[in-house]
Amino acid sequence: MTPSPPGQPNTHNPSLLAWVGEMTRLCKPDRVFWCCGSEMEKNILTQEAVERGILIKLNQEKLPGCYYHRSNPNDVARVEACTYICSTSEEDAGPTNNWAAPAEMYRKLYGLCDGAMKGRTMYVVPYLMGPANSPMSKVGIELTDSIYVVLNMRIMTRMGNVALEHLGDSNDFNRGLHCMLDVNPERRYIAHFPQDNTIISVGSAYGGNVLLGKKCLALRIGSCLGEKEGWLAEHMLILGVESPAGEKTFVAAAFPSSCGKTNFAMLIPPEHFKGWKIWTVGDDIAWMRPGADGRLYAINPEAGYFGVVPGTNRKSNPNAMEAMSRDTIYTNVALTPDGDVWWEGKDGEPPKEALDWKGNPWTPASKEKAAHPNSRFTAPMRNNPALAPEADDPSGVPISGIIFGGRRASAVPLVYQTFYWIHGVYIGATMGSETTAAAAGTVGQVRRDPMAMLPFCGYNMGDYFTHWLKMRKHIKYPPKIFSVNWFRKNEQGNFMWPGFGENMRVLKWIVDRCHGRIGAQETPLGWVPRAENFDLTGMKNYTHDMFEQVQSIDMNEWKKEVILQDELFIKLYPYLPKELIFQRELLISRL
Ligand code: SAT
Ligand code: MN
Repeated sequence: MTPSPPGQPNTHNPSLLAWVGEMTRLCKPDRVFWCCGSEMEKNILTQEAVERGILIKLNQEKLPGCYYHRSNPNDVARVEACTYICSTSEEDAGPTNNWAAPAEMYRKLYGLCDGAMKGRTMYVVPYLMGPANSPMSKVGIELTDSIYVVLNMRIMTRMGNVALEHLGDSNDFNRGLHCMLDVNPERRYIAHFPQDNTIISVGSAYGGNVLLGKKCLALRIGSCLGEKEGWLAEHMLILGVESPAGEKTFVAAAFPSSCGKTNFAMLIPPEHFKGWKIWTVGDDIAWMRPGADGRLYAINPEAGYFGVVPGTNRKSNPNAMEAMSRDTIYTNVALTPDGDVWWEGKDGEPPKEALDWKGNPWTPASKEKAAHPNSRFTAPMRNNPALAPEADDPSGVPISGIIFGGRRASAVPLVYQTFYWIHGVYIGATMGSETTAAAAGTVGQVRRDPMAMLPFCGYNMGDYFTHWLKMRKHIKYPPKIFSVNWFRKNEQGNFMWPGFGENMRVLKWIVDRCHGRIGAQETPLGWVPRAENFDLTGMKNYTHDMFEQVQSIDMNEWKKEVILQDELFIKLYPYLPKELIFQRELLISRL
């Protein structure tokens, strides 16, 4: 394509031009700016964001290309209560989603958007979810009045002309409209219209509410498309395990938000694992489709990381530290007088003084946290030293194992393998996890979060389970399915497994099981490692006894767990596939 002047459309796509025209007449911006994704455009927009006080330029010697943003304190996380699936019928959204009639929601939101961009610029952000030239990739167009959103989308997706080229003259693109309005929680709606491949988000300017490619398109709308087209859109990281012999095994793993997906995806093996290497394909989302060779193939639709900052340091995640050392936008961390950033759990001493995430003076004696617990970094995946070369492969990577993990203080052992696909789907479907700061609301309560998709499944959760079960017919060599829990605690309240890099040991066992290289022990829950097959070498002060403890299965705890699982099953009862009810019966009999 020949370059157009900054801000001009670089397309003749009739449906795209017509829709942008329609939305322009609705929102009445002073100016429409089409993004092409160039470096020059980035510089112009960044400069403007700094002049308008939306971004603060950080110390460029310490953090080249890095900027700082504070969101409105009422707008710091996804809000599930304001998130709607506006499918034609309420049953299609199912009992786990908020539903509103599409016509009614369109009326309400178009009403709010009418003239909402007066005095502002509407940015047209074309973006591609997935590698260029991949049959699995999808195009979205986000119209937004937030320059912060544009700059984040530029990192998180393949943004600009690359998307327009992929689209050509097709009408097959996601229509996303985002109006900040006055960032008022009373008028905050994140509405999805699966039958129209459309998203409208108003009243927020933060993260998953407004970076429409991420949770809205890649998961909620994506899951609907996946059901229709025969693939899976999942809240999963994708990583590759390379052995010293050069064998590469790819696994996908579902964990709820803020449970360490980014850390796991960027893991650095402990010293004992010489020659082993973990490659990151993605840290949050996987789109998976059966390939011609009978295996399941995955792409990461994203191009960057929107990762949790607090707790990240050179020990917990050196690759993330490296990734966010340049060309990164920091949101809601603390700002030091020398233009550096700080957060709880960063390496080194806390600064003597700083401005906290709200912009208030902060010292180590302050009672308030310096960084918001859901503060984030937005960094391009290119910055990750462990980025898998396959991350740009249009065919994706073959998945040998799928892992389901929650944040559970009790009952769930460190690792076990399910007996077969249907059992694996049951384990995914009944996953529980303690709530985190990634979503507004109470933190630390166990809730059922099937496949970590509770806030992200765009259709009826019962139908979603059925879709998972049906997928088995189309995958000749299905991935093995595992359960993990890094967060089990003992009676003293201490974690029973060190986690982080040591999770490599669990991964190694999983890889060996995927390749059918080692045996395992049968238990009522599934297959667990035999002591001789689980490598604890080089772990200081960690005994086989402690491993037995973290793997232990307490029948009384599990009887309670099975009853807790009913909370979700009863809610979904009319839609629940019978296979899952039988799995529950089998589990109870084994216990
Ligand atoms: O705010 S986001 O939805 O992008 C982060 C998350 O919840 O995983
Ligand atoms: Mn996520």
